[in-house]
Amino acid sequence: MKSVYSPKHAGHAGNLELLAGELLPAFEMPSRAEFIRARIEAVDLGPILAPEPFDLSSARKVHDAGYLDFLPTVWERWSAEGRGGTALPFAWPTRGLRGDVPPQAVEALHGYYSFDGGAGFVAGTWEAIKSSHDTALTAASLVNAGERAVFALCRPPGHHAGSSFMGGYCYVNNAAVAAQWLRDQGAGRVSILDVDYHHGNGTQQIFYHRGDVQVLNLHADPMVEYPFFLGHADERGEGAGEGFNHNYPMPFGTAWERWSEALEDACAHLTAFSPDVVVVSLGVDTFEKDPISKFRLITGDYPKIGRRIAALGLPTLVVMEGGYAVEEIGINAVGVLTGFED
Ligand code: Q9C
Ligand code: ZN
Repeated sequence: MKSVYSPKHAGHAGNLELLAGELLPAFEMPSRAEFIRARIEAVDLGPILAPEPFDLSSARKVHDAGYLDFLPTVWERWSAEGRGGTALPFAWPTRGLRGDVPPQAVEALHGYYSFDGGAGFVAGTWEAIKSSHDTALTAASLVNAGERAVFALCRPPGHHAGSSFMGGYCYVNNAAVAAQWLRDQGAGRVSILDVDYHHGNGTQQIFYHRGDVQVLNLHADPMVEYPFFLGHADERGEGAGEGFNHNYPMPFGTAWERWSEALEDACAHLTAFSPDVVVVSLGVDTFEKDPISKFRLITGDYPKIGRRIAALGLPTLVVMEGGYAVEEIGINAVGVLTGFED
C-alpha cells in the first residue's frame, strides 16, 4: 500500500494542553507520526510519497471562510503581541452569549472558532495543518486514480474540527475535505467510517444535513468521554441527511467482542449505502495501553479491523487521526493497513 507523509508536521511541536489541573505537553506530539513512518518502513508496507500542494477549494466547501482564513494568522498575531508559549483560547461564546459577532482580539477569535482549549498554535502549526491537508488530498487523488487503498499519514489530525470550530488537536478536518474532494472529482456517494476512540464530532457536524456523505462513528460514550457534546445514538442526521449518520457509543472497557459487533453493524449500513469510495478516520487510541483512553483493543485486533474494512471491496482512503501510546502507535496503525494486504 502507498502512504503519503510530509516532514512538515514536525513544526507543530511543543504544544501545551490543560490536563488534570496543569498545562502539560500535549499528547498529540511529533513522535506519533515518526513512529508510524518508521513502522511503514520496517514492515516494507510500500512507498512513502511526499504530498503535492492542493488549493483550499474543497476545504472551503466544508469549512466557513472566516474560520479557514483565521487559521494561518493565529501564531503571527499572537507573537506580534509579544507572546510566546502556546497560543490558546480561554473564552468561548456559549449559551446566552453573542455567537454571531466575531471579536477582534486574537485570543478571543481563537475561542470564537473553538469548542475547547485543545487546539493550540505554535510557530509551525499552520504549515503542519496545510501539509496534513495536502497529505490527505494527495492520498485521495491516488485512490481516485485507481489505487485500491492509500494511507494518508496526517498530522495534526482532523475529525474534531467542524465547519467553524477547532478543538481536540484538530484544525482542518482532513477526512471531510478528502470526502468533499472525492465528491468534487465525481464520486456520487462517499462513506466516512470513523474508528477513533473519540467521537468525530466535527465530521458529523459537517455532513449532518447531507445525504451524499454517510458518516459512521464508533466511539466511547459521550456521556462520560470527550468530546461530550455530540455522538449519541439518537443522532441520525437531519433533512437531506436523515438516516445517513450512525453513532455507536460504547462504554469504558469495551474490547474486541463488543467493538467488532459495532463495526459489523456499521459495515452493513455502509454496504447498504453503496458508496463509490470509503474514507476511514483511523484512530488507534482504542488500544488498551492508550494513555488518555479507556477501551481495551489489543495489538492483534488491528489487522482484523483492516481485513474487515478491506472486505467491503471498495476503494479506500485511510486518514490518520488519534492514538497516543506512541511506542505502539506505529505497530497498531500499520497493523490496520496490513489487513489490506492479505
Ligand atoms: N483531560 C483525537 O484523538 N482530551 N483527539 C482532553 C482532558 C482531548 C483527542 C483530556 C482528546 C482529544 C484526534
Ligand atoms: Zn481520538
